[in-house]
Amino acid sequence: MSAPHASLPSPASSHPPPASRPVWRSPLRGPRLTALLGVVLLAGITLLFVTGLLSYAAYNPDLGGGVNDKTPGKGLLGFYLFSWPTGPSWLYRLTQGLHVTLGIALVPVLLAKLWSVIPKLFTLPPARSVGHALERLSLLLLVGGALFEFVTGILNIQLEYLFPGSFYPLHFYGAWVFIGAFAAHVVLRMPRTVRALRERTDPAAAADDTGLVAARPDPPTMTRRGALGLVGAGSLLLFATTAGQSLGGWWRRTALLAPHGGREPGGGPNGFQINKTAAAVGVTARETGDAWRLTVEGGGRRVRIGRAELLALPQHSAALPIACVEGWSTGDQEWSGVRLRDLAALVGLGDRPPGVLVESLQLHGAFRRAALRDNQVRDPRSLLALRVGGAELSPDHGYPARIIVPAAPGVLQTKWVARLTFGEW
Ligand SMILES: Nc1nc2c(c(=O)[nH]1)N[C@H]1C(S)=C(S)[C@@H](COP(=O)(O)O)O[C@H]1N2
Ligand SMILES: [Mo]
Repeated sequence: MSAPHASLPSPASSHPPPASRPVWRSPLRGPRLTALLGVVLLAGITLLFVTGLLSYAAYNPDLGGGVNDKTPGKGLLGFYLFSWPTGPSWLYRLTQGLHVTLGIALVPVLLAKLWSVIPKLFTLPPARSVGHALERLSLLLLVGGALFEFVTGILNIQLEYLFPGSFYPLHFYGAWVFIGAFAAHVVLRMPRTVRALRERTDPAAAADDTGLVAARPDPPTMTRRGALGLVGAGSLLLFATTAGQSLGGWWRRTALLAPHGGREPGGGPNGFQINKTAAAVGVTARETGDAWRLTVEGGGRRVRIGRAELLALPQHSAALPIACVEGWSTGDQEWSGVRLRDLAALVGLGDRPPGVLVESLQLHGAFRRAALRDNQVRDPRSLLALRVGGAELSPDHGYPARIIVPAAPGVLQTKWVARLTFGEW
């Protein structure tokens, strides 16, 4: 019975270098493919990191003792780049649209990169030395961190806060772990990457010191250029079917992949994207009806004011978008209502108004309160909006009154406002 097998090499007697184990036979693998994909990821992930940091800054994470940013134990990592400005009004639309769209479009590149180095991820023995063990541990953080950040990000935008409340700290801490491992990886692999890009041809398996080239490759079924083209086409397709959700207007119809793209909910002035409906958060018509009063506090004073009185104050308009952390935007809508700084003036803080804590009627849920910075209160386009597109706000867009602030992320644009506390809270 041994006759048919006699000519095959027995596994015990051959000692191929780890990466050339016969399972990984694609002739496409090699330092050049890995380096090309790596360079694209270096640029893309750097941009993801920067736009992620910007998104963090846009949350006013320092304000109000954990009102906006509830991340436990963030310590030094709670730093933010700068106080988020109020202009240009499309700023968060741009930075967060980039963050989300780029994150989605990079998925094929990330998968291709992982595929290109897969022989290295499964080398045996797992560790040859202490240094090798440390290197492999850092790769675990790198690959695990990348997958974790992409998966949590995509689940959050596709399934609308799958981890309510906890997405934020998961994605936040995951990002720091990942970016640490990523930076180390870039530094360690840069010389090899540069070399691979300079050399036009991949080394033959015998001369390969990267462990990526298959020792006994299968015959090729496509060229490396073809494979890269396929990855690029996948990325472009994802980009083209996602980006429209941040652009607003007609473009939203092109966002076939985005959960909030495609079509607008309903028609008329209030017919634009809704995050949470009034029913979903338990805000009832009784609370928002004639009995509703806005409480304005600050500077030791308190005023209670109804909707008719608010409408009797000077009304101002501003064309501003809502831009959600999920990447979608409503595009510019024409909001009108009372300036936040005029409301500060009601309690005697009109000259140099301080920041404000906004609380909604909603009793539970992550976005029922938000803190705005003084620059946001002072901007003449920052409104307690009562109307949109010339009509009353609809219940789902925050009737009787909602916050609208230029360039601020959607989560700070509180709906169904009940109380404004200027200054200390
Ligand atoms: N009270 C309250 N305000 C809220 C929210 C909420 O859940 N409750 N969601 C916020 C988020 S995350 C976004 S993106 C915007 C969306 O506003 P829209 O539904 O009018 O488009 O509302 C914000 N204001
Ligand atoms: Mo949002």
